This record gives sequence, C-alpha cells and structure tokens, in this order.
Amino acid sequence: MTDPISSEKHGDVQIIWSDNPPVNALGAAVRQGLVREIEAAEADDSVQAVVIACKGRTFFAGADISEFGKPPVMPWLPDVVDRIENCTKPVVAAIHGTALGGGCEVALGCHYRVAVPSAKLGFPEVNLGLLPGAGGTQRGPRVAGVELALQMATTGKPISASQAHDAGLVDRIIEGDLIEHAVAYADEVKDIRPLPKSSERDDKVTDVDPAIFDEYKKNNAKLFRGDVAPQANLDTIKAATEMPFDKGVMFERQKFMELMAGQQARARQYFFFAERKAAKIDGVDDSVQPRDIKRVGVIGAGTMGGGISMNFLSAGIPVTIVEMNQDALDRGTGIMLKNYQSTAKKGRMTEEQVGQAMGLLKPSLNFDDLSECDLIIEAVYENMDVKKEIFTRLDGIAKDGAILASNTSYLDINEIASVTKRPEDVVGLHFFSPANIMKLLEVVRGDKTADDVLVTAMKLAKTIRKVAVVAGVCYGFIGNRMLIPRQLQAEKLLLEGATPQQVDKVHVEFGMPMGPFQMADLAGVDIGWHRDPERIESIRDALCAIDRWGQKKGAGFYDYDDNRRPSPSEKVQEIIDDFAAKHGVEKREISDQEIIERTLYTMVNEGAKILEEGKAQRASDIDVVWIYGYGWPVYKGGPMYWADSEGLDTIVEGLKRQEERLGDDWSYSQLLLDKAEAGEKFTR
Ligand code: 3H9
Repeated sequence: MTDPISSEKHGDVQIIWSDNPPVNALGAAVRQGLVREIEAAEADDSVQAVVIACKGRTFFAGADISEFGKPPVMPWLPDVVDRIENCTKPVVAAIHGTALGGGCEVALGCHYRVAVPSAKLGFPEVNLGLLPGAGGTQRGPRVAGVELALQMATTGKPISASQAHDAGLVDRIIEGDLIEHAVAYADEVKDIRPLPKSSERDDKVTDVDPAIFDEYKKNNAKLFRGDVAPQANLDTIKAATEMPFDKGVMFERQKFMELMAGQQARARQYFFFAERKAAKIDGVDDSVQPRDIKRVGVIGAGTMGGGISMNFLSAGIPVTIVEMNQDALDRGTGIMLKNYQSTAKKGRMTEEQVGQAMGLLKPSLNFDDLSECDLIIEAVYENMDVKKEIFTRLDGIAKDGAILASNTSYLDINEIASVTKRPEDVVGLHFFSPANIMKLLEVVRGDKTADDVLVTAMKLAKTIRKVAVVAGVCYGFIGNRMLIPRQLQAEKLLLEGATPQQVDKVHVEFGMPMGPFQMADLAGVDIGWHRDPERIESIRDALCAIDRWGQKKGAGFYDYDDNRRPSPSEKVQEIIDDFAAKHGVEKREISDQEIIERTLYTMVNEGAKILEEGKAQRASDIDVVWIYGYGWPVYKGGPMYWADSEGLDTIVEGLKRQEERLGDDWSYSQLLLDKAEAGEKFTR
C-alpha cells in the first residue's frame, strides 16, 4: 500500500499532505504518517511553520469507520491531535470539503485554521452513536463556545465556513488558491509565541450558566428520546465547563468507550454502510452510463406532484408540470411557492433562491408540453385504469429515450409498462409524502426496465438529495408491503382487547415517531377506502362511514381538539366493542409484548418474504426503507438488523406463540425459519 502521507517544502513552510481517497479518513497509516511528518518538521531547522492539507475532494472526513470494532492500531487519534498541538512550530490546517469528526478534531489540534468558503466543519459522531473522542468535546467548546459546540455535537449537522469563522473556529476564509494562501498565512504567523493552543483556552467555558444544558435538552427533547449518544455528547461538553482540560479529556474517553461498546453505536455504524450500499444495483455493470436529464415533467400538481417537482427545482433542474384544469394548476403551484417562502422565512433559503427555483417551473394544461422532457413522472391518484390511460398517452408524446416513471405506491409497474411500446423505459419512482422533505425514494425495477434507466434513477436521487433503494414489483413494494401485516394485526388487537392508545404507546416507546393509529389518523383513515358507507368489513370502514377520516376531519381513531391534540375516543371504543361482539371476538388482557410480537415480528416476517422473493436486493436495503421512510429508530438499525439483534430464533418463537391469532391468511417466511434454524442472521 502506498503511504497516504507525504510532505513538501515551500520556502520555510512544510506542507504535510494527506492523500487517502475517497474522503481522507484518518486510518492507521494516515495517523502514523501525520505523527512522523510533524516530528520531521520539528526536527528540521529550516522549517518555521507547518500546513496540514488534503488532496482530493475533502479535508479529513473523520476517523476511519471501517476500523471500528477491530483491534486498535497505534497511535490513537487523540494522541495524534495532541502531538500536532504540542508541535513547537505553528501548524495551520488548510480546510476544503468537509472537516468532520476526527477531521475537525485534527483542525482543532492545529494552532490555526484557514478554510475555503465552501468548506464545512462538523461533529457527526452522534450519527454513529458516538461523540467526538479525540478531544473535540473539550477543544470544541473552548474555541467555538459551548452553545455552538453543543448544537454541532448533539445534532451532528455541520456548519458553514462563514459560521465557523464567526465563531472563531476558522481564523481566515480563503478566496482563491487554498494552499498558496495557507502557506502565506503560515508565513505571517510563524514568529508568534506562545502558540495558541485550543486546549489552553478557558475564556469560552468559564462563566457558563449550567441551566443552558437543561434548557437545550428541553427545547430539543425529540433529539434525546431513546437515544443515548446525544445525552453523552451533552454530558461531555458540559464537563468542559466543570473541569480542567486534562480531566475533561479523560471523561470524554470514558464516555466514548462506553458508547462504542453499546448496541446503539453498532446499529448506527451498520446503518452508515447500509445507506451507502443501497446505492449499488445488483447485476448492473459499473460501465453503464446514466441518461442525460435536462428537463423533468410531472403529471399532477396535487400534494405529491408539487412536492416531487420541488425536489428538481431546488436542484436547478427545470420542471414542466401538467394539470387538467387551471384551478388545480394554480392551487398546486401556489402551494409550492408558499412552501418555498416558508423555507425562506426560516432562513434556509434566500428570496432570490425562491425566485430562481420557481423560475424553473413551467405550469401547463397541455399534455403535449411533456414532449420536451427527458424524465416524466406521473403523480395522479392510485387507479390502474387511470395510470394505464396516462401511460398510453405518454407513449405517443414522449421523445425517444425519455424515462417514463410512475409514483405509484402499490400498483404493478409491469402492468403499467405493458401499455407502452417501450417498457424498458418505464420505472417506478415512489416518493414518500411530503415528497420535498422525506429522504426515501423507492426505485421500482420492472421486469423490462433497462439498466441505464435504473442507473439514471439512482444518480438523479443523489442529485436531489434522496436516499434511493431498489425494489422489485410486488404489492406495496418494500415499505408499504411491510406495513400491511402491521396494520392488520394492530386492528385485530383492538378487537381482542387492546386500545389504540396502548398499541401506539408500545410503538412510541419502541422509538417510532408514532404508532399505527396515530399514523392512520395523520395520513387519512380513508386512504384506500371503498367509499361505500353501507359496506362495513373493518373498524376502518366503520370509522370512515361516520366521517372519522383522521386529523383532517378532527376525528379518527382519536378525537382531536382545535390544535390537533389527540384524546382517546369513547365513540371509537364503542365501535370497536360492537364490531368485536358482532364477530364473536372475546376480549382479553393484551400485553405489550404481544403487541410487539404481533405487529413488529410479523413485519420482520414480511421483510424476510420480500428478501426471499428477491424484491429487495439485500436485508440492509429494507432497513434503509424503514429508517428513512417510516422513522424506524436508527439506533435500532432497522427491522432486519433489529431482528438479528433480538435473535431470529426469538422472532420465530414469538410468532409461534401468536400463530393461532395471526389469521388464516398469514404464513411464515421460509427464509426466516431456515435462518433461525441455522443460527444465521439477515444482515451480518
Ligand atoms: C470519528 O471521527 C471519531 C472521532 O471523533 C474519534 C476517534 C477516536 N470512514 O458518503 P459517501 C466512505 S467518527 C471510512 O458516499 P459523499 C463511504 O463508505 C467519523 N469510510 O460520499 C463511501 O464508500 P463506498 C466521523 C468512509 O461525497 C465513500 O467513503 N465522520 C468514511 O456523499 C464515499 O462516501 C463521519 O461520520 C469514514 N469516516 O459524502 C463522516 N466516510 O464508496 C462520514 C466516508 O465504498 N462521512 N467513507 O461506498 C460522510 O459524512 C460522507 O462520506 C462525506 C462525503 C460527507 C464525507
């Protein structure tokens, strides 16, 4: 292996280069090289100052995550950072790209930091279930202030170079050539003594009101729910205000080790690689080139069509949006503008950017306008006949090589493709609502979908900042298909004696953002309803028949006040009791464990069926769908990883316990049974 660290002299400034693609992760060879070159620079009398810089697309993006869980190789990153800080000659970090985690800590070990305007600095360790473990929790608040450090470490969100500059984390923003200016900067500061060391500063951590920590937690309660890493980050940053640097670092080390040994960190680190693996398409050669997408067409300006369009507009891709009548078109584009304006009000985009995005939108009532588009996404309501009609028309209008996509959440892409003369150009692009916000995109691969169409969809997903997962054609694809057994069992449980509140509570305590009935009320109880109030075959039918369609009607499985605050409903309980009596279902005490087994174990079983039928490429893709599409707690790694952690034999035992209650239509996944029997796992 070639040495990733080298150095070169510019006058009396030594540049230490890291060249460790793709992201200059601080693996063992990088750490060893950094110490070696710092020592060499110190020993060389002709060197007066040092610049640390990285080749390729970014400054160090952190510790090498692939080394976690393996036997440690010396030196440790904290020792490397100390060694840099203790260098007797000034060291300047020259930052471009992202200085993240250990990378930000290396920068903090340097005496000075300069950065290009596009650089970002951050502590994303919390996303890996960790905390900055190379002195970052102690140097960070000393340099940037406690509040900013707390926010960076507990949210994991990076800050811009200009924010970092305002906070004192970056000493100078460099316009022009980074290295040339970094060397000039090093030359400017080479004689200043004593050297400014982050560890020796105390001005920003003394006189801090300890109440700010409780306050922060109160204001960000969601961040801390069920997740141990944000709390550990808060505790260590608080320690910077309570103890001297050396003690603080020892405390940080202890907390880092505790987190690293925990289940949650393992789950999150698994998920880091799962997310990246999802972008890879089995059976498609790397040489397949994506098609060029210069303009996107969207059919339907409803909530979905509008949200989908916004993704492309925000990425600078022009969109032609087509509706049936002027009212619907005006309403749809009006909502898009309102959404952009509210983002601007929150300071997340400028008025000018709002204008730019909306300027790329071409609203139209003429279907023929879609002929100029390279990708056309149909986003009308779920009805096979309607979709077939649209695709037949599209086939006659779209230019050669255009990709024809459906945003269907359940329907058969092969059947939709069959009405066109170009099924190889047809693909499913299942966005999740609200489509401009939710990160997940299921890319549905039809039997005849061409490889380059898939490659284009995956690349485009990255452009519009979505995480894409390839799914095969089946009812509900990956996510919604797994929702079906959960919903079915949740409703059966109501008849048998559980309440909506009990089922939802179990799910929320598990870590989901909401339970199945809260979700039904939010999405609309009437979704998929047959619209015949006389035909009552389920509790849902009964609720829909009396106008209890969920939050939008002020009543669903719960009653809602004017502020959409839910409370248990006597009426719903009556409906449940009547329904149970009519169907001869006897009420009994339902335990929380039974709710887990009936609603979550059955989901795992469905996930295993999806895998064995080849409708998902890998178990980790299913986890990505559930974490990004439905808010499965990332610190539990997704349903398949979680099942592995529980033990597949435990899952099977639980299902066996419930077997008789699951219903005649329910069946085991053979893959689950086989893996449990063999002591195997889905994800490892
Ligand atoms: C830490 O620093 C702990 C310390 O505080 C204390 C230690 C004692 N390691 O994301 P991409 C790979 S914890 C190893 O698609 P992008 C990634 O798997 C660390 N590998 O690129 C992928 O591989 P492949 C704190 C890494 O341009 C390839 O690089 N730091 C690492 O969309 C490209 O990645 C973080 O958490 C790594 N650290 O985004 C930062 N990072 O091609 C994590 C990436 O085989 N990284 N890879 O699939 C990121 O957030 C993004 O990768 C980044 C680039 C924004 C840098």
